[in-house]
Amino acid sequence: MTESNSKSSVVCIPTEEEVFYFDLNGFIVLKGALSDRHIEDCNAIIDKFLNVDPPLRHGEWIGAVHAHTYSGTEGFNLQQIYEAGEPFERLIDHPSWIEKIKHFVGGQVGFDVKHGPLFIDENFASIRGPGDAIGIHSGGHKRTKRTQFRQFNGQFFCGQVDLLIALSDIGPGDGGTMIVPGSHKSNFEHPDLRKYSMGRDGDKLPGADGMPGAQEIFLDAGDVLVFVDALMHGSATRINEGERRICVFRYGASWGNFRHPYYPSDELLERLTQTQKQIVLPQQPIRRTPNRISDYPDPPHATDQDLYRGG
Ligand SMILES: O=C(O)CCC(=O)C(=O)O
Ligand SMILES: [Fe+2]
Repeated sequence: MTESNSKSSVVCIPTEEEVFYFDLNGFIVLKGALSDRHIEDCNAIIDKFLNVDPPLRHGEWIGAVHAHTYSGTEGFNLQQIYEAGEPFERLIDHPSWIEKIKHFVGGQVGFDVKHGPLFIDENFASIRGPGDAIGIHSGGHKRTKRTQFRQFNGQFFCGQVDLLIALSDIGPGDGGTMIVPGSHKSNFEHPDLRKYSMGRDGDKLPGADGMPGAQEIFLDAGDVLVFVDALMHGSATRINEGERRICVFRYGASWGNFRHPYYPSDELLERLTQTQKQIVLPQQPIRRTPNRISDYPDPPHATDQDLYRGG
């Protein structure tokens, strides 16, 4: 593991150590990536969502934010969290990580960046209490294209690079993320996968607690775990009282599409900078004009942008 200290607004490019360890292990940790003030602002917004009366239930919307749970013990998610206010909008292209993410998603010259440098295909806040966890999932042996790890000629070409941003301190008993270092390159299924996997039946803790070869990542609020999604990962079970709070932002190439069928709101798109907008919605359809058939309708959200000519 390597750590870098980047609490300021200086744009941080990946260090040689980060490149080495991201390649070797499939993850790095950025220490102190967010300021205390920024963490407080994000948590204050999450508090408001959690305190609405009656409480938000799975499937309900609050504006453009969607309350979501999986069926088991994975906790409560606020999907499309970048819609929840400026402190979350800033996470889209935060200087502590944006250049590192571009480097690790890679392919920054050529066809992959036809629509821009990146695309966020999922973003959410996750809140977990005692007993909650997510079992182990992913792994290089699956060869999933969407989440793949690839490196060629000194450049990365990864399908999906995840940022897991700690909004609370995550120490022993708090249900830290668990990863199997190097498993983004594995060719064989972990022999104990079934005992620790997501969605399994069983009477033991629902997380990856005690999984051979796995490592629990402890973070202070404001630290960020950066990993290629092909890395085998999950979490330990939260044992302590109180909540574990994180945000997850998943980045891939500009031609990607949303994991869940969400779409950014017009209000968000109006508020964002051009750089942020291109990461949130790299591809926008063009108007069907000029048109030989009069009054032929435009696609939804059509813009006047120049015609895409391929290439
Ligand atoms: O909760 C964690 O620590 C990991 C989350 C995760 O892997 C996921 O949501 O896909
Ligand atoms: Fe995951």
